[in-house]
Amino acid sequence: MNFKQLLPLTLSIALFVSCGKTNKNQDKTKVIAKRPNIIFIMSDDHAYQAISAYSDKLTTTPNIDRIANDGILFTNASVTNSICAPSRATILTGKHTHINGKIDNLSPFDTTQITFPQLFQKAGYQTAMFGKLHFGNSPKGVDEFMILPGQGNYINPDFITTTGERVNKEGYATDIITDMSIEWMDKKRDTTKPFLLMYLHKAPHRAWWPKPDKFKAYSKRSFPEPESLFDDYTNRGTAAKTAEMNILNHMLLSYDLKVFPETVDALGANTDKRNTGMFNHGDFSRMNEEQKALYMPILDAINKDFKDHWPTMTKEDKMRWKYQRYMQDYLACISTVDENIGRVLDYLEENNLEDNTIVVYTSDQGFYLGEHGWFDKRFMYNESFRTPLMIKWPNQIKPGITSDEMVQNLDFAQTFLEAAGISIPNDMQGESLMPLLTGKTEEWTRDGVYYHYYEYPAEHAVKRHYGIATKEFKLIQFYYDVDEWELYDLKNDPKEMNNVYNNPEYADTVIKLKKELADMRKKYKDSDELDQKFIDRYKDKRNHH
Ligand code: SGN
Ligand code: CA
Repeated sequence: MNFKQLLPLTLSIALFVSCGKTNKNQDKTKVIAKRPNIIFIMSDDHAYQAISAYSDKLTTTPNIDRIANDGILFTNASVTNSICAPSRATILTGKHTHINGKIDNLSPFDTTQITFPQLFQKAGYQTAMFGKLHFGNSPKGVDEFMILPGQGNYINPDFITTTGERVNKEGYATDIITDMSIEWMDKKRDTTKPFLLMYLHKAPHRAWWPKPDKFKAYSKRSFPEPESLFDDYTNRGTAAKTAEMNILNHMLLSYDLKVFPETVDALGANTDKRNTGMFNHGDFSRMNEEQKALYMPILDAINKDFKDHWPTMTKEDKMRWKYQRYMQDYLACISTVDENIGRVLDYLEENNLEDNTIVVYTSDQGFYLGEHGWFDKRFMYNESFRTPLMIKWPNQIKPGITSDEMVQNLDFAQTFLEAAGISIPNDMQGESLMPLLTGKTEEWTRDGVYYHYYEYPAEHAVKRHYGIATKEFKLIQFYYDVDEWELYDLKNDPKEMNNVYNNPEYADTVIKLKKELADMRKKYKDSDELDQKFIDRYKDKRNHH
């Protein structure tokens, strides 16, 4: 942050402090309102490909788009480690995984670290968090929270409260999390203070359970296939070939796609014990009879379609059928997220909160919607490396602008702190996005970002890797049980189908990027020693399971 940017904020804070102290009769709320409220909206596994502000090829999200239309849309936003809890740890600490220690979804977050909500709370903000955190412990710096235990449930979910109790709420998670957020803004807030609200959806995380009305509507729709649905991973390395996230081979008919286990068995298509799990102990088993009755006719229709067609289908047909079922449920879940975000935006408008509230929409990472034949995330390849990001802030961010700068979830904490005029701890590793938000793009100098993924061996079998991405290139090293490098020429091969690491034409690029990657590892304090430490820790943890 430079002096010019700091000045207006410093002035407004000085004004707030002095008015608060000396002029008791003055309308305090007016002055205090200069510190913006922040609503941080994050969904779980929401791919940018499923947001119409980016592309309406698959679906429309009119309410999420309102945020982009009223503010800035980032087209090159990425995460530092494409998996849930590590992404959240990076967001809250403003530090890379190897520094905050949350390398995977297994280990609990180290709560002795400073997170940005703590700094907001200390600075006089009212703070709240509703929805999914996934840390294995409760958040600090939050006045009031209701968080889902672990991954949480879609149907009749449990929540952990500020006092540590576990309570059950009847209904659909996306609606309930929104109700809690609106109720907090409406009834529980101290209106003389600015607020930070973390509004965190569980949807559209696997195993997808839409609301009945959406389930019905979307189960009748069909969606365009991505070009690389039948990718055979030639011209890629071992990691892409051995990953277990192919829709045809690894997506489960019953658990993921809602074919009854007995039907799957009868047709000899059962490939995984979890096929029965969805009905026996998944969200379906949490429904009361009335709720089940709303789902049954739709489930019956899906099952009839499966029975009628599966036995005569080719492998390609099966892939296509599974892809369509996947998209139907995934996009149906998103439609409910979108409607609920509309409710929150309407609430701000109707309650005169719109002008002074920053609204952010993002996801904890991206997701594959059939690209390379995949679902899930974890890879540094485009669809899971990128994450949606849009921010509106009336009178500060021009409506309808876009930025293709290489920004990351690492930058969020510093951005929010600067926007609120709270000083930024020196050891945070990101950069405030304020220059990009306020049109001072010449002050933004970063041209590459660092990525590091750890959770392996694990579900989906995505190998450990780290790398550097610029707008032009991506250089990745896979390690642990392989030692393989990959280079993608993003301008000529945006879909990342050809690893050109061994192509002599790129020899100079490889040398240059390897040097930049080494410099980056040094700058962010990552190292081979740390990699080894995390490997040992991970082995230990798995041995104890
Ligand atoms: C669960 C899912 C995985 C997913 C991880 C991590 N399996 O384990 O498909 O990759 O969560 O997701 S499931 O059988 O439980 O659905 S994350 O978003 O929490 O990182
Ligand atoms: Ca996630």
